[in-house]
Amino acid sequence: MEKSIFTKIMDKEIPARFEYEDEHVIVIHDIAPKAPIHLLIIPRKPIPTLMDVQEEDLPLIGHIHRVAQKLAEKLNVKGFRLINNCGKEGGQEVFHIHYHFLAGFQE
Ligand code: D5M
Repeated sequence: MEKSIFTKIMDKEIPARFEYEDEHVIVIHDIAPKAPIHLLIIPRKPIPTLMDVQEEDLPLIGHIHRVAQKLAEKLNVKGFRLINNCGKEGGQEVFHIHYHFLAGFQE
């Protein structure tokens, strides 16, 4: 299977602005931000879409939510949107599962 652009970023073959990383996920700044803060939480495991998530992946999906909490604390934001685009018809462009973390909207 060909490496996704996000795997290439993890492998440091393509540059990106990292905000956080651990053994399960990386968090980078989106190249085309749709909000003052627009991050992508990306599991290292290259699951193509949310529809491919298996029972065994549920701890990883939970971890993504914990990372979202950490980001909110780190960046001192009181609220955020966590969005997954699933499938071509759901607006997904990169077929390596990821969650958009959007914050910094006006109150
Ligand atoms: O969103 C895919 C997102 O990935 C989209 O908002 C642009 C972003 N993107 C694509 N390439 C890069 C690189 N190289 N760095 C940072 N961000 C990137 P989707 O949910 O699949 O529509």
